[in-house]
Amino acid sequence: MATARTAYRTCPLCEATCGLELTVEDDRITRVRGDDEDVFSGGYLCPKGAAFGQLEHDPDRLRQPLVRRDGELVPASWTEAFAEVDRLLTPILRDHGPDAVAAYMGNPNVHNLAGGLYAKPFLKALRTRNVASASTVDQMPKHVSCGLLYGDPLAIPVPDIDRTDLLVMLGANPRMSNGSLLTAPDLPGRLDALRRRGGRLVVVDPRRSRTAEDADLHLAIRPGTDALLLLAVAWTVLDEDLVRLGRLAPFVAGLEDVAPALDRFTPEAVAGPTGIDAGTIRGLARDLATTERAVVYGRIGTTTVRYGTVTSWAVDLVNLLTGHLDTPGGAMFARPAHVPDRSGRPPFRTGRWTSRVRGLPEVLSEIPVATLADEIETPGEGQVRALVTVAGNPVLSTPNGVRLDAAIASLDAVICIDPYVNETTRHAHVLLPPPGAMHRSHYDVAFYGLSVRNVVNYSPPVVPLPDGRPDEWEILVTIAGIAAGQGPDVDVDALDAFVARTLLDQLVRNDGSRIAGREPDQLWAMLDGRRGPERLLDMLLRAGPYGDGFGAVADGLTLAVLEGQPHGIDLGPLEPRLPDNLATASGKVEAAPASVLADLDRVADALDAPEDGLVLVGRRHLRTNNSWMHNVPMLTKGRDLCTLQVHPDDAARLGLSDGDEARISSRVGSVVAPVELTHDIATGVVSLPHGFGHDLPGVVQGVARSRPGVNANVLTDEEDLDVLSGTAVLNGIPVTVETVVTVPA
Ligand SMILES: Nc1nc2c(c(=O)[nH]1)N[C@H]1C(S)=C(S)[C@@H](COP(=O)(O)OP(=O)(O)OC[C@H]3O[C@@H](n4cnc5c(=O)[nH]c(N)nc54)[C@H](O)[C@@H]3O)O[C@H]1N2
Ligand SMILES: Nc1nc2c(c(=O)[nH]1)N[C@H]1C(S)=C(S)[C@@H](COP(=O)(O)OP(=O)(O)OC[C@H]3O[C@@H](n4cnc5c(=O)[nH]c(N)nc54)[C@H](O)[C@@H]3O)O[C@H]1N2
Ligand code: SF4
Ligand SMILES: [Mo]
Repeated sequence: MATARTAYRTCPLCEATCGLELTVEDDRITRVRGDDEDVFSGGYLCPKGAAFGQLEHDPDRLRQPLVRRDGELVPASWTEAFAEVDRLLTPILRDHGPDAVAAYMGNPNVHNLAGGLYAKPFLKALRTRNVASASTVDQMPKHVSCGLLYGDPLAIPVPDIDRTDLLVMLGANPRMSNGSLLTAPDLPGRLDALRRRGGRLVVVDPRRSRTAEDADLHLAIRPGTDALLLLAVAWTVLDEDLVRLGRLAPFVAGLEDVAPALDRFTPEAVAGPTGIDAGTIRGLARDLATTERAVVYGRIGTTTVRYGTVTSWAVDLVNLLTGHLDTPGGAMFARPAHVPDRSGRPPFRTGRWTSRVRGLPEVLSEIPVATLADEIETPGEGQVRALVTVAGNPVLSTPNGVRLDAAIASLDAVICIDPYVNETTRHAHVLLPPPGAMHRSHYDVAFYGLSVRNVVNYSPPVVPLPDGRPDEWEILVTIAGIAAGQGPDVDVDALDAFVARTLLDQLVRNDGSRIAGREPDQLWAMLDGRRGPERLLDMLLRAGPYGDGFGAVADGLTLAVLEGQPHGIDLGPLEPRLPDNLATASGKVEAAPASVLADLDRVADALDAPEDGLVLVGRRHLRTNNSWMHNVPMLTKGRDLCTLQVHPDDAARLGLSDGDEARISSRVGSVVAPVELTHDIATGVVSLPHGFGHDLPGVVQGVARSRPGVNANVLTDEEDLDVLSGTAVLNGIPVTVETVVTVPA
């Protein structure tokens, strides 16, 4: 009989970083519970976390590489698979140069250590300018606005939810998503606690979302107009002399340019287009300005929209003007244990190069994923001929999925690192499956920087990696070696040592690190024989703000210290960090970045945009995770999630009834989905979730295929971007909706 043991691991399935308590029998996870002793999550668990075991043991999950032979994907050994990668990529690189190989980095890269620590060296080895990621269908506007405001695109303030008395939330639904750019396990509980202590929650959302249902005030805004609302709030704060910079006053530049730039955006001017009356906007501004602890927070509905960067900037601007930036109960910066206090990089800028076909500016060394199809389809020097995807499914996740699907099918080589044959990886010539999360160690490189408390937690693998299977970081390093011309037999350890030594050299050069100016050879000799992500993480922790400085600081953090604390270490509540973490050239918060102010002319177009016509927005459900967890039986039970939500008044006008099939059409495509009538959605708006559409030929996900749904990104338009950040407009898509007339049999 199998003996059961208990293992602890941070859940990698969303940004909340909950601790899991896993029961393991032999190599199987037989029970999942919330870890009551986790310092951050205290036992909280959502349905996805509960499905961790089913996801790991999913029979459709690949455990062996697949290689295309005579048009079919067939199982292959790892040696054969890497030889095939070399055979396909090396001639393309030789004959057409590095830009001929594009890379797409999907969302789970930020949820595992391989992506967190090896994506950068991997992309560096590929040397291509054609890198795109899920960021340009997600949070890139926030990176750009924070890069411009604070000099560091990773310095993103988060709402101090546990200490605020007024939370104004735009375009987020954490009761379903469990939070984003806001790492806090049990957000439902934290929102309840806010209201129990007398605090107020205001939700701005065209839908009465699950989060809006429990708000003190729900403002059903017209999609895509949050910039207008926030600019009018800022205008009011200035107009009514409510500005209160407090401690930050000496560290803020450009404020004098703000008021003149906002003069068009009065509450009266924005009331029509936003659908929110001027009095309410003024009241919101006064409440924010006069509440001691208050904060504005914006998410998907403020970033994946036409004016995403302006909106993201305006969120921080309102917090700054009302005295709520970098102060308890306001918007605060986390202090991640693995990141030196200063970025050590030159001040942020974009547009260091532009994309070949549409001339779109580079942002964070990426091109917009919305232009990937252009780069594949358009002949000429620099045309993309091969694609490497890592943890992504752009056919379902990015605009005009039909066009991108066809473009990917036309490529000479498609190399995918993914555990599933999904809608994108079905085009692979080589498909390399990473091991499941239970076989891998974990540390949230991305999320401790977005966390509402300073926390660290390291999880070792729950079950050892089966013999002969490479970990995901080893797959990345091998492909990097192939791209660097080493052939298929890459010396992974030698390349890994190079990566580690490069990082160490950077850390000693960074005057914000705890090992600034030290002798790297000496520190290198002090490392204790680890390899892979563990070595990198150990160095980062030791050089970080709580680190042992390689022996210089008694009781400082090392990886070994974390290994002794399976429930994590709480490093305390957030503390003010400005101006020390600023990386702008001026050393100040740049309140009025020129490129953002210049974009206000474009935003002003929305002041007199016609309000007629239906627009489409997205939504998430607690039991989904973008495109890739629809194959887990326990998450797929219950009612159909992929429905078109329509307000009954619109339905009456369109002749639609509940359960009807409706055709939804946009400039670029059309889909048919069942109608769900609900008063929860504003009139003039319809909502369809993304991540569905699993019935494409070749997809190997039996459960998902049985309830495929439709791909919302057949409707989203690759031409429609927030240009400053390259982010696609996924909310506020003009659509028409009509009944599908079925001919009786
Ligand atoms: N219309 C519309 N479109 C959207 C959105 C929206 O709101 N509306 N949201 C956007 C957002 S916010 C995001 S983040 C994107 C997501 O877009 P993508 O990142 O392209 O897609 P995911 O569905 O997250 O796909 C993740 C893939 O990673 C694989 N995977 C899971 N774990 C691992 C792992 O550890 N290693 C590797 N190598 N692979 C793994 C899964 O099998 C899956 O195939 O979608 C965007 N698309
Ligand atoms: N269960 C579950 N959790 C997830 C995910 C998932 O797929 N499923 N995905 C994860 C990922 S990758 C991310 S990025 C996060 C996203 O986390 P959230 O940002 O919380 O995402 P959503 O739940 O999509 O909430 C977005 C809300 O914005 C509203 N909205 C749409 N357009 C507008 C607009 O123009 N203005 C305003 N004010 N609101 C608008 C929508 O109606 C919706 O309620 O969730 C993460 N967590
Ligand atoms: S909330 Fe997120 S981290 Fe927590 S259990 Fe659910 S999926 Fe995992
Ligand atoms: Mo996302």
